[in-house]
Amino acid sequence: MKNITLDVKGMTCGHCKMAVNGALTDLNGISDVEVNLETGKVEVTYDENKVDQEKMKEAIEDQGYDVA
Ligand code: 9UX
Repeated sequence: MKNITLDVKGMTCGHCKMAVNGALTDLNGISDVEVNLETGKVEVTYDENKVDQEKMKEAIEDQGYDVA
C-alpha cells in the first residue's frame, strides 16, 4: 500500500467532497480516501500494483475538478 496527497482545485461544498471521494473510491485498488475541503488536499491510500496517480487524476477531472 502507498499513500499520496493530491492537490485538488475547485471543491467548495460537501457535494464536491462526496463527488471526489466517490470517484476515487470506485477505482480498483483504492483502499482509503480522505478529502479536506478547506485545503483541497485529498489523501489516498492505494495499491500501487492496481492503480496509479494518473488514473486518480483522470477520475477527479471527470468530475469537473482540477488536480495540481
Ligand atoms: Mo455545489 Mo460543490 O454546486 O461544486 S457541488 S459547490
